[in-house]
Amino acid sequence: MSKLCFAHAPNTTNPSVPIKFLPIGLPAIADYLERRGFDCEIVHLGLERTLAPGWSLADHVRREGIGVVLFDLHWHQQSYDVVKEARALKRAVPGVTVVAGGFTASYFALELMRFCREIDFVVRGHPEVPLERLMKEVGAGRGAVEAGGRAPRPLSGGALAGRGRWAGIPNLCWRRRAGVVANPQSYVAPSALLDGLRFSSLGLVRHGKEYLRLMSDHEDVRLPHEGDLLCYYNPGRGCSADCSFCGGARSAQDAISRQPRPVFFDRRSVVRDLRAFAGQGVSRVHMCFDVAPRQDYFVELFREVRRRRVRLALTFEAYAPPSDLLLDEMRAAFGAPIVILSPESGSETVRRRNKSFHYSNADLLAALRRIERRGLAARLYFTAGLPHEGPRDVLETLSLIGRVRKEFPSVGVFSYPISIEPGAPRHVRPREHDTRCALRGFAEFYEFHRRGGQLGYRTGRFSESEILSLVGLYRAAAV
Ligand code: B12
Ligand code: SF4
Repeated sequence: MSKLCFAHAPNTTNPSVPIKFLPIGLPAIADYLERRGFDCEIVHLGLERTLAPGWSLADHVRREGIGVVLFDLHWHQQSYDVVKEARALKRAVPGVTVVAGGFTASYFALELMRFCREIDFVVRGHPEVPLERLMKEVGAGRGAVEAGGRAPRPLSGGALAGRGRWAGIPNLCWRRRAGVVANPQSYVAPSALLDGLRFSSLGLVRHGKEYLRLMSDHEDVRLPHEGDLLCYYNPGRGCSADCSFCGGARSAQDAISRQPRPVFFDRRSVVRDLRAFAGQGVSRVHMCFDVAPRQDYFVELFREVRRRRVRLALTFEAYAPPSDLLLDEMRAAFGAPIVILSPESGSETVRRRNKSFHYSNADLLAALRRIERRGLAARLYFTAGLPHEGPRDVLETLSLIGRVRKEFPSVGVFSYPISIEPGAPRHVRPREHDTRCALRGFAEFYEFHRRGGQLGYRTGRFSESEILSLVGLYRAAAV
């Protein structure tokens, strides 16, 4: 019986985008396999090497008898590090099977496998059932043994011998002598399966307590939730919007997961996960999934949380100003709620052209008043370098930040740049979205991040360094 190891490689070439969090879905995937008889663990390579400098994945794999290593290549900023880790691992332990998955691996699946021969398989989009079938076929874990499976066997030189077996697994990319094969992407997880996933399975993360502390040690700890043990969690998958800059937009998710519509989890399963987080010492959950926006869903969810007496604080990213009802339910259900709004620009024109859920500056200021009146905390996020943004729009952003500073001194104001994201409308159709970007395929993203790249584009009006300076300007104005 061999173990499965999910390995998370942070970005080591640009400290400003460290990619220190695991994908929200990773503990749920590992738990899904664990419950089907596979012996799984999640290893955060950055955390391991911080706790024990010199720690080696290859040594760990040999020592623990791991037969399969599954890398999340979710964020494109991991492109260089995941390939580097896969290559080093396969050199040291040629018999290990290497799998990759996540948004970026899915979007570039065929190219990634051609680029990095050390990756044996890519599972695109929703991974649960395809991964379970793949693990059985490679003969990993108790599940396969119980099902009459084989001991894990080397796949180096390509998964040639398994050709017949791999061909029937949906969403799978695999190798044969003639090249890389992409099976039809026909699997999208049904609601019943999603409702059974356990996102709170932090016990499968090696050094899970330290990982929780790592998540909480965000720059935001100086804000009202100091001392909280924070965890990110979303009660669904996908998005209904198509914001120009977002690699998780509806059109991108259609390409990545064949899921053009968001799916909300059953509220009972969400409450079960929230309770389980609280039971593990998590004190605050951060949700970023107001995608429809379906405020009715959240109103009901928050009522259920209150009824079931789940003791958690909440940070809620609202995609549009929340209704009074939602704010009231939030306050009744959670301790110290923080509401985040991301107008991105002070210019309503730029906001309308780039973000799907439009609201005016007057709506925004009114929402801040309603939030403050209820004693809740609020934060605003702005960015620079949006398509069709010019100097006049920058002045409008500075003016809005100034007004918020003056009228709402307790509201936190933040600014971050947004890099080019694979599959985002501006990446797919750069001209239409006022973007000039040299990064098209995986090889270019790999090379860009090997050199510690940051944004990867310019707009019609601003160069990359100007965009970064504007973010600095907004940050200075926000103090
Ligand atoms: C919530 C969220 C966050 C949260 C939580 C992140 C987290 N821990 O997952 C916060 C706010 C912290 C965050 C931060 C960032 N995010 Co974010 N985030 C999102 C958002 C809105 C939802 C993600 C989500 O909940 N998905 C649902 C859960 C269930 O699925 P999942 O965890 O994504 O995993 C799925 C698959 O990828 C796959 N999978 C994942 N890992 C693996 C591994 C294997 C082996 C396999 C087979 C499959 C697999 O299985 C799951 C089923 O679909 C998306 C946009 C969107 N609408 O999707 C952006 C998004 C994912 N984020 C993005 C970015 C860029 C970032 C940041 C880099 C921003 C920055 N500059 O700092 C950071 C990186 C943080 C880090 N890793 O340290 C981009 C990624 C684009 C890309 N392809 O690289 C997206 C698409 C938005 C965008 N702007 O384009 N984010
Ligand atoms: S930025 Fe827009 S497209 Fe992306 S997740 Fe948020 S609402 Fe959806």
